[in-house]
Amino acid sequence: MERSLVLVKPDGVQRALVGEVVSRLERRGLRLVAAKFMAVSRELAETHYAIHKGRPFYDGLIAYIISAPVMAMVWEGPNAVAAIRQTMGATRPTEAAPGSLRHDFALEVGRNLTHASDTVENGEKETALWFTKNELVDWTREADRWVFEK
Ligand code: IDP
Ligand code: MG
Repeated sequence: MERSLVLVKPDGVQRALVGEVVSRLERRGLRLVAAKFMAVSRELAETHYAIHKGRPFYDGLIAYIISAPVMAMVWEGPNAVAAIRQTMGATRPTEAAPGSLRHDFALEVGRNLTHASDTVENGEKETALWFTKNELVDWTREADRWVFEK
C-alpha cells in the first residue's frame, strides 16, 4: 500500500479549505493514516524543501510554508501517490486539470494550496520526516473491501 504526505499549506488553512482537501481525499477512497495541525519550524521547512535549495523561488517558498499553520497528513491506498497528485493537480494552477484542487481553488504557483509526495520513496521519507511512528494509525476501514481490490 502506498503512502503520501499531504500538506494543506498556509494559504489553504487561511482560506478555510482544509475540509475541502480532506473531503476530496476521503471521497477518492484514500485512507487517512495520520493528521496534525501545526506551525512549521524553519528547520523542518528547509529539510522538507532541501531539493529546491538554490532555486530562485526557494526563499519565498520557505517564507510561505512557515507563514501560518499547516494541516499535515498521511494518506494511503493503492496507487496513492499518483492518485493524490492527480487530485491536487499540476504544480502550476493554470496547468492543473479542471476538477483538480489547484485548478478549482488556485491561480499562482506560489499559492498552490497543497503538497503531496511525488514518488513512493518520497512518500515514505516525508512521512518519516513529519510524523513519528506513534502518530501513524494502523487501522482497517469497513469500506476498504469496497474500495481496494485486494
Ligand atoms: P509540487 O508541490 O507540485 O511537488 P515542486 O516543483 O516540488 O511542486 O515545488 C514545490 C513548491 O514550490 C510548489 O508546490 C510551489 O509552492 C513552489 N514553487 C515551485 N515552483 C515555483 C515557482 O516558479 N515560483 C514560486 N513558487 C514555486
Ligand atoms: Mg514536489
